Amino acid sequence: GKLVIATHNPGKLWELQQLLGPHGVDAVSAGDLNLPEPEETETTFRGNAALKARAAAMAAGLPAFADDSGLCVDALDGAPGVYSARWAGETRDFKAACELVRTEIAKRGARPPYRANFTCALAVVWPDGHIEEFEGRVDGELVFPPKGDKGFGYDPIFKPDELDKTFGEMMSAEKHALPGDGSRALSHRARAFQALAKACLD
Ligand code: ITT
Repeated sequence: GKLVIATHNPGKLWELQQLLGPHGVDAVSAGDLNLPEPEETETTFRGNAALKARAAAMAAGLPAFADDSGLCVDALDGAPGVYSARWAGETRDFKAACELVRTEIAKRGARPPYRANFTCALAVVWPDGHIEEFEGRVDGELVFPPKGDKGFGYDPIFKPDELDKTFGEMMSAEKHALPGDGSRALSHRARAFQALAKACLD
């Protein structure tokens, strides 16, 4: 049957479709179904992923899959974290959000390397309310000025420890898996998805 991808973020949707592709899942996005966007009232990635998947599953009467994710900066005690989308304002200006991260770090007087991680919580909810939850994380460093124009959101300022370029310099396939061994996931989203695939799709 069909699976709803409960996101309104085009960058995320693209990556989730790429990850789902090999599994032959028939997926439709929340945007295509005109589902309303619930307010993200939780204070954890896990809580917001569950909230979004639950809302979509109930509204569509289909299993739904949601992603809540964000950038957590050590020098900012984990901010922007669950507020990563909101730091980009109503207009979703991530150039400005990356600059805001830089100025907040400067205010704290932190010195490089600026340690950070991307975290992703995935939730799958069935119409009967059953839920499965997964998490993935990738550690790295922030790079200023931003590098690369690929990807989305904070990709141009994040360099994973495993590679010598930012996510903004990577195609989605490079962001998902380490070179040489397609089975080693790289991004927070690919790592969470790998756990999901193992539990729900294999
Ligand atoms: P949905 O809730 O509709 O899925 P959203 O953009 O509001 O879309 P989140 O609340 O999870 O999603 O916000 C996460 C933000 O963190 C997102 O807008 C990105 O800017 C950032 N982010 C998450 N994963 C990222 C990635 O792989 N690369 C760059 N930025 C990322």
